[in-house]
Amino acid sequence: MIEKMVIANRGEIALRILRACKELGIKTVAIHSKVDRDLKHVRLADEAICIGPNASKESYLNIPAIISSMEITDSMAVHPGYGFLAENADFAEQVQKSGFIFVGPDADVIRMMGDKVCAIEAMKKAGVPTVPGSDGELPEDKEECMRIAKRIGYPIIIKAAAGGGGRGMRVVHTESALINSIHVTKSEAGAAFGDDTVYMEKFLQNPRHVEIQIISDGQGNTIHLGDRDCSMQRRHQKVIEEAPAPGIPDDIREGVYASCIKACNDIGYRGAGTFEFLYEDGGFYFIEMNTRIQVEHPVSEMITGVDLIKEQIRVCCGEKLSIKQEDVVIRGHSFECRINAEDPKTFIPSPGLVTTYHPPGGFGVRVDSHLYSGYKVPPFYDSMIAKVITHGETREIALRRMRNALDEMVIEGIRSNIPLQQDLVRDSAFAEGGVNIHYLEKKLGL
Ligand code: MV4
Repeated sequence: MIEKMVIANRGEIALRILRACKELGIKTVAIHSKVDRDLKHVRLADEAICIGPNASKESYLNIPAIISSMEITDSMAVHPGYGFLAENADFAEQVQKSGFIFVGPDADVIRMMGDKVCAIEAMKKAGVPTVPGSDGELPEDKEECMRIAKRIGYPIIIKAAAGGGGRGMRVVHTESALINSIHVTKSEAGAAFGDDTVYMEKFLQNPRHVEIQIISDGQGNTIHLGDRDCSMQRRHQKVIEEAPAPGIPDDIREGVYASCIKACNDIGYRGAGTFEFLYEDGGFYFIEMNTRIQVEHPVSEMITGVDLIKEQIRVCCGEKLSIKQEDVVIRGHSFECRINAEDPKTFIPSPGLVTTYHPPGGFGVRVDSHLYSGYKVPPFYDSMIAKVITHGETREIALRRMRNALDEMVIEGIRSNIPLQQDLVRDSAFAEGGVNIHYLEKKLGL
């Protein structure tokens, strides 16, 4: 095992990684921006270094500063968490070329999955079900594009190969709008990503967002840790996640799990990863793969009992997977409510001093948060300040626990979305299970 690791992130995930390192006996180095010196994990880390000013670009995205911090502290590895540099292939490459371990897959695997056209092609080859589409980049020829769209059938969606997570896409309902939409999506993609490659898919009108968690040691051993439903979202920001995804037939999910595992072994995947699917009318359709640990990983941990961060660190440091698929038993149900420092009605961020903080607790309740009374939420970063996670033997029990947990929680001094979450966990359609990706925006009247 490695001796010391740099945690190249902030907030709750930095604290989550720190705790995993402590359990593994790995010394920790917290690197942080100026304003972040009072973060909980910075206080708890063995060493801490201020690597730059508050702007993410000059601190958490500052590659030379992060690599220097590894050299100065004689660390062997860096954990990128999620967001920031977690899926930056150039960062992973520079870390590896400098002789350090990047906690994630190889740079070229990150690069391949970052190019959605390459990712889809690799998945199709492995037998992962994909959305009917253009089979690669759209050609220059307009007539050819019109033929492809006609074959797929309208509505279709144009997506940027370098996009993902909802950036760089456009729905087209009629042939008359096609060529202009391709043109606009291409120029937006070129400006935003420096790559104007676009592809086409059938536009699924009312899908759910269901994703599959995998972990692999890059030595031919890959397992899945079940699935999650993340359909409760607003503007591509997930609000509530749950595991397992409700109402999916066992034979269908088992088939997709097997295809994901095969794909990981085919591409030489190492670390934790997530296959994102749209799920509609009993069918799974791959859209993207995330090569990082995700915000919602705790719901998978709760139903499997596997510590995903510890396992991710182990396999990325060259150890074999410590668990076999047979050891993974899905038990019960789990929900995660994301708590943001924002106005519950307008969604406007609400940074500032947290004067009072009372997290919920009790049997089957977990809170992943860096908050404490007296902590000042800075205005420079993501507004997520806590994740309330519940587990229960059944979906109903886990949901009741969430209602009670949210009712117990007190955050004063700043506004939070707790009132919105309290409303959502009492929503009858949500209680029923299986709402689609448009449900929340419709409910909010957007
Ligand atoms: C789609 C789609 C419908 N059909 N692709 C948005 C985020 C990115 N990961 C892919 N996205 C979508 N791709 C086809 N062929 C609908 C969405 C989509 C969506 C997907 C998951 C979660 C929330 C969403 C909200 C709007 C649109």
